Amino acid sequence: MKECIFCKIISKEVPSKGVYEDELVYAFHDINPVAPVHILIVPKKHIFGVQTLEPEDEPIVGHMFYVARRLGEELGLIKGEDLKGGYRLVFNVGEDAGQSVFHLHLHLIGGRKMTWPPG
Ligand code: D5M
Repeated sequence: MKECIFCKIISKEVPSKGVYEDELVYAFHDINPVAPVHILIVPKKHIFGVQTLEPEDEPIVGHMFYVARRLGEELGLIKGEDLKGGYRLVFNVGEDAGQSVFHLHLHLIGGRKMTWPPG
């Protein structure tokens, strides 16, 4: 999508601090972090959001979670054999939930204690 900021980041037209990339996804640091670790895991396919997911997108979404699992370990957010630590995974779905970029993305947020419920 020509005017999509995340498409421009994926194509490297707009710079970003990447942490992981493969044929399906690109992961990079959020420009406005809400915690010491705040990474966005973004499919290379332009998908508006969870609102418009199609059956064919299921493998992409599953892969996004698997990449999150790996990054959570690599970034030291999950520690040791007893899996201590933690992080939060968030999809904001629609304006009422705070979605501001309409290209599907999974927030991986960690490095501090989280509270519940979210704001
Ligand atoms: O999350 C959209 C997120 O995208 C928000 O946390 C800021 C981030 N963002 C926006 N522009 C950029 C660029 N250029 N680089 C990195 N991160 C960016 P949402 O759930 O839609 O509110």
